[in-house]
Amino acid sequence: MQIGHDDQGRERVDAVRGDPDHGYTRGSLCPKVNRYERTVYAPGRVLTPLLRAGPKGSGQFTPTSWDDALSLIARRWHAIRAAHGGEAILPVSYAGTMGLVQRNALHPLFHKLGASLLDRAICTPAQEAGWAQVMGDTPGPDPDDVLAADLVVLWGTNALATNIHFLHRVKKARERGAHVVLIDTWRQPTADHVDATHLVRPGSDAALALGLLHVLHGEGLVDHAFLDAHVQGYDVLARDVLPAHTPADTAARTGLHEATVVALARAIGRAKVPFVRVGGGPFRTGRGAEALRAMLALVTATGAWARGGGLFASTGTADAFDASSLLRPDLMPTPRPRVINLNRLGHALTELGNDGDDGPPVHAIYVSHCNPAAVCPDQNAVLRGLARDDLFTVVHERFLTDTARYADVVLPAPTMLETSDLYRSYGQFFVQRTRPVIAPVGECRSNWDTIRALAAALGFHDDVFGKTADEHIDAVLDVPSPWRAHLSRGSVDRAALDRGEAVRLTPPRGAFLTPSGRIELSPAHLGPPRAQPTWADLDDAARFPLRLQPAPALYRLNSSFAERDDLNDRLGGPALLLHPDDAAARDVDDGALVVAFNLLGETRARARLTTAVPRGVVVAEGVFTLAEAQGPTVNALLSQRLTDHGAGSTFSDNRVEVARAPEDR
Ligand SMILES: Nc1nc2c(c(=O)[nH]1)N[C@H]1C(S)=C(S)[C@@H](COP(=O)(O)OP(=O)(O)OC[C@H]3O[C@@H](n4cnc5c(=O)[nH]c(N)nc54)[C@H](O)[C@@H]3O)O[C@H]1N2
Ligand SMILES: Nc1nc2c(c(=O)[nH]1)N[C@H]1C(S)=C(S)[C@@H](COP(=O)(O)OP(=O)(O)OC[C@H]3O[C@@H](n4cnc5c(=O)[nH]c(N)nc54)[C@H](O)[C@@H]3O)O[C@H]1N2
Ligand SMILES: [Mo]
Repeated sequence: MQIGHDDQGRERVDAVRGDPDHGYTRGSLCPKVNRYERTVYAPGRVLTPLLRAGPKGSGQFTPTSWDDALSLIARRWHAIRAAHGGEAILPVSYAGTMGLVQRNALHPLFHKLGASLLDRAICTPAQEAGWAQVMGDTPGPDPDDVLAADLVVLWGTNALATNIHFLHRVKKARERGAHVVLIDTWRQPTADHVDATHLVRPGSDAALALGLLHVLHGEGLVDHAFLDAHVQGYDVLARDVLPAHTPADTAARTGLHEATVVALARAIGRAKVPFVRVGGGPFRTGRGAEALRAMLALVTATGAWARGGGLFASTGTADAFDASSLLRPDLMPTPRPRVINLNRLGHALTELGNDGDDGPPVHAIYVSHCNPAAVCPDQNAVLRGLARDDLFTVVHERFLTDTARYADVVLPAPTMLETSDLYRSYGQFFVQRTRPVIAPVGECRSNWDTIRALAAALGFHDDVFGKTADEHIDAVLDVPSPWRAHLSRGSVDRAALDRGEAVRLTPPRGAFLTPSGRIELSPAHLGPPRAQPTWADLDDAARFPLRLQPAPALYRLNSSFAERDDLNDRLGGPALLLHPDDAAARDVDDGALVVAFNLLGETRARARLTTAVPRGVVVAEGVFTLAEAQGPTVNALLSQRLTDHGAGSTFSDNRVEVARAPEDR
């Protein structure tokens, strides 16, 4: 960090740099955090509390004081609670900040209010569910293990955009002779950094995994010694499921050639140390958990786990710290309030409670570090809900996002350089404690300080609200969490953490933390993994022939960083990537304005014709604002349907049709 001073002598961030001594990043930053000072001082930052001064969505506000904003919110929440009960209030928060304290800051206050609970299932819960079904509490392998692999499979991950530090390691492994294969639904940018790319039909990953395993099994490439010692249920899988997954069947389901299926299976079966890195795409489908179970079956059958390989989905460090002193589940009323799924926010804000069955309608939401108007599926339903005059909406934000524009009250939020926190990761094993490097910009307050102020305004005096963020971090670190004792061979090096160093947690190897102590491929309650149709496989393919693939963009983090002109220039506006044949069939030229639509809505974007996208697929990279899209975005075409397990989002499982926009004719 390079700190200077502004003209009033206050400390100011001049530049942000990576830490060359950081054990995982080695000092390299992604393009977004490079120049992070431009986010801190972006012209659009919200610097004071704001009150709505126009219709919802118009973005018209007048500044107000913190005291007035807090007492207005307290008054409204007390009234809503008295009239409809606590469940009429809903906290909405997710990924804007990922630290232990600031991310979880809302829990004690909304438990105390008796508010509806939010199931934050928008990211990768099906993947987590699939992992837990097979591997139990076993943490993921170390991403550094890829360095020793002789075969690396990147399966549904655009590591160049979303996982740059892991890609550095893949490149190193490749320099040492590893063969690197990418399996995806389109030739995304990471394809330029691998030896072979295989394009599969969206949602066909379980079929591919089982088809590959069929070949391994038939050709004697399965590690029976490992299966006998460490695996439950392989025999059932081999007997009941594998026979149907012939190369011909696999080719028909995935779109790959039979010869490719066989060759890929042999490469996996003959590798000494195969390492599979999965991204989120394959699991944001109606059968997401089942897809991961099938992939785990494939990798497990090779015996890779015993040789330093395996399958990496996530480090699984969610339980590394016991944060109950902050989360305070004991403050929740009994019986527990109802649970609302973040993927079904559109439903929750427009239909829930209208028939009186599921509790009251939602009358108030408190949105923090989340931008549901932009990121949730079924955007039109979410926007209809946010536009309700009888919904009292508070948004704690750094910018006037699409969600904030619908707020009755906006509270100013900080950047990560203005807050204390304790960060863990789901991609590697380092943890880090941070303290503010500058004073909050304007009148911004951290999530936790805002919650404390709200608690005071509401008249809540529980001890949890008396502590500062740093005191909470100290308290969490003082608890000897079983996970940490087990995994880091002792506890975290507190002194190093307090100095701001990245400290590594060391995961165990060799033990499978399932009920049976074995990898469970066919537990009694689930049976063996199967390849079943996903949601979009069952939709009307004649009317909506194209499979929509929304994908993260290199120059944006979900909806974050839209404030950065330097990134926006490189990102370009909303675009739909189409195969030239699909475009020609629709009379669409490169650069034409097109409309993509299905039963849920429509969005406008520029067509980009590219053979990187196979026929029958349309790719939409990035999360854009309503202004950028000049109307609903691609999220208007994503359904609120959930995954098989984990109640996750099904972003990769939707159909659309594309046509030239009428105004382009
Ligand atoms: N630059 C940048 N980095 C990010 C993010 C961002 O928005 N921008 N988002 C962050 C977040 S919150 C997350 S969860 C992660 C996201 O990380 P991931 O969810 O892993 O996203 P991607 O790396 O794009 O990988 C998804 C890939 O899956 C492919 N895919 C989609 N459906 C299927 C399918 O059915 N089968 C197969 N085989 N592939 C499929 C897509 O084409 C895409 O290439 O990244 C994080 N990092
Ligand atoms: N089309 C499409 N939709 C997607 C995705 C996609 O790839 N494509 N990805 C999906 C995935 S995997 C995820 S995880 C979700 C993520 O969706 P979100 O959880 O909404 O994450 P962001 O879009 O990054 O928005 C976070 C907001 O938090 C604000 N913020 C940052 N720091 C703080 C803070 O300290 N305090 C407060 N109060 N606010 C803060 C930022 O300004 C930003 O507006 O999006 C999902 N939606
Ligand atoms: Mo995510």
